[in-house]
Amino acid sequence: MTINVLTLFPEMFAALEHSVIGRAIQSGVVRLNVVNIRSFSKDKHLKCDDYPYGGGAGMVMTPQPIFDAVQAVDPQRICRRIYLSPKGQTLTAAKAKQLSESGDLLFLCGHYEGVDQRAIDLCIDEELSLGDFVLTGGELAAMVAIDSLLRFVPGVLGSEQSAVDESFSDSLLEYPQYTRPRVFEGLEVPEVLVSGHHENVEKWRREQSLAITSRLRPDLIENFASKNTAKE
Ligand code: 4GN
Repeated sequence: MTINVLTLFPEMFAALEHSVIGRAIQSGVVRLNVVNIRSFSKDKHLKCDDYPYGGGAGMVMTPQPIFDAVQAVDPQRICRRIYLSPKGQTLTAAKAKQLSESGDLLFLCGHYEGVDQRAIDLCIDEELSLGDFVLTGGELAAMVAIDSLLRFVPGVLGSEQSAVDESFSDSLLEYPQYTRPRVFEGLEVPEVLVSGHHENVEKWRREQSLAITSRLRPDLIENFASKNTAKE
């Protein structure tokens, strides 16, 4: 799988060189191709922004460098092309999984007040949002989306444990985790976890997940309940 990223700030994507995602890239499970939009500018000073028509604050990214960068990276329109924006569909675990199964991807990262609408109309398949808030650029949103979708790509998560066992796969939040020492600052690890009784451990974790979810996210429980009645 190849993930292309078009940005004015390619250095930011060094964040993905670390830990689990960094290893996935190193091992070749995924290819991350970060492209500097500026290198496609036909302006003599490599300018990529200009004043908004109609006036107003800030600058708008010009369409030419974006259009040419997208043509260069995905000439056959093979990629699913995504623009990170608060107008987009919300990223969920289900959406991340879907993107992980969509073949090669292209993420366009806007900056300043936004991107000339014609670049979006010509180049982009869909907009994607992390939620109802605004960032100074699409880069951090793209990195979050890439991290969450790569967790669903086989070979990215090291251990035999898959993304399936964790929060949201069955609409419930995760149970609490503990490691050594058995007592820390007077707080003990729950007895059942050191009992070695696998069935009781599973039962305790399930109960914890349900209790935590109903306390913190009752909306998820409703979802869970309807899914699990539909099955029967
Ligand atoms: C995405 C991008 C928020 C999100 C963004 C989000 C950059 N802010 N909620 N900012 O996922 C102007 C240029 C806004 C692109 C966009």
